[in-house]
Amino acid sequence: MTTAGALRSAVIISVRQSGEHVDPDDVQETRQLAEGIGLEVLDTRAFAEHSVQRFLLGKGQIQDLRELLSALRADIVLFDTDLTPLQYRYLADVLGVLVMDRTRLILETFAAQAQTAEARKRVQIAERMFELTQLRAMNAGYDQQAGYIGMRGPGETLFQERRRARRSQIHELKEQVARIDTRYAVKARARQLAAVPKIAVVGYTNAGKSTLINALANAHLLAEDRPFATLDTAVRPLRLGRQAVVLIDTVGFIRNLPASLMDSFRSTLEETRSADLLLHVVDAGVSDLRERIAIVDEVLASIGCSDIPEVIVFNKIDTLAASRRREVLNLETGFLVSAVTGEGLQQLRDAIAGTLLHQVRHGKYVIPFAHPEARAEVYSAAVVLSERNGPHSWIIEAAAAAPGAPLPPKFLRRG
Ligand SMILES: Nc1nc2c(ncn2[C@@H]2O[C@H](COP(=O)(O)OP(=O)(O)OP(=O)(O)O)[C@@H](O)[C@H]2O)c(=O)[nH]1
Ligand SMILES: [Mg+2]
Repeated sequence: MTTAGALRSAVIISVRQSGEHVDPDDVQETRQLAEGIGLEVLDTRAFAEHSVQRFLLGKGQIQDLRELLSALRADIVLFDTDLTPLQYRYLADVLGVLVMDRTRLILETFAAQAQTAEARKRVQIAERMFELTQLRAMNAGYDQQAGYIGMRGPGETLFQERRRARRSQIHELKEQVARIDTRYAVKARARQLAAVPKIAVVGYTNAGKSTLINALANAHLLAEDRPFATLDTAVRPLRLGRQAVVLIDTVGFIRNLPASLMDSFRSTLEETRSADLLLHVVDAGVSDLRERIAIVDEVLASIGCSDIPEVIVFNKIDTLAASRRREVLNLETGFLVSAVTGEGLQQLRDAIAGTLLHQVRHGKYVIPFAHPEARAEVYSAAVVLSERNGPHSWIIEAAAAAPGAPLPPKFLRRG
């Protein structure tokens, strides 16, 4: 898609039913998304939708908007809502600039942020799926003959032809993604993941998930002040005392995540399902944090994660005044941390270790050198935390492979 191309400046338009007020958080979010794909936001305006308009805006409003766009020399008009295909085509026609709506903006964001072949293909799948829904909706309004009757059989329409093309592209892209999945790290990663407790770091986009993992695990994941910096899940090991765990970085959520993106990233999101614990990271600095927590919980439920224990982590508390810190804790029980200054991280580490140590068995092995097969068994069935050589034996500290799993009994001294 990447329609924005060389176009650089935009005006954001919020359309609200009369009586409904414009939520500044929504406008701020749209602005952040726009800036994230390199647009300069020249102005934001609100228009009231007096009655339900077929074309979203009335004639007078269109006239006002045209004047505004030309006075500001804007390249793009960005609606912070979704447009029907009819509204989209009409507005593009009468306004004479590039029109974008929320779904297109989020798709552009994903396209701009995709760093790996897999993420790029998933975004392409989402784009084709979005086009398919648009074609379906348009087909309900038009019935245009392709003019190939005879060659393709009677009743073939242009829309059907385009839809078929989209479907086969989606099919082809999905096969390519599946090939990437099997060819690359996934199998190795699955083995690694099976061995230790998994903590998925989830939350609204830009909450600071990747930064928190970097701070906790001394890692170097990409963290940026823009939505959807992370589009691939990543796994980083973390040692908590005697306990080895892995942290999984995940794709962030956003209100009204377009269905096509939700679909094409579903298997990525579903990696969260295998987690033993969820760290739900919340940007404590935003005013609508309660709504954002609810949005994240909704998505987690939709991908089958509601039963996993969840710890709320209020991040970015370095940006809060002391009074607001107390307010935040009144909203929801959780940890107050700053991934940037490190404040609160030790308490969080201790709590994670405490939660997981209750679940995973630990043991010490003293295995005589004459029994390498027993040592091999410990290595394959458990997580080795440390090993040293005694005069006659290997002395191994190990943790069970997963919460509730047993340790191999041979040469186990304490478990
Ligand atoms: N002041 C402050 N900024 C933070 C903190 N944690 C993260 N940030 C900033 O917030 C921005 C987003 O951080 P990321 O770690 O990329 O957020 P994310 O949740 O991984 O975002 P996505 O992957 O895009 O969904 C970055 O500019 C970080 O530097 C914090 O504790 N305090
Ligand atoms: Mg991230």
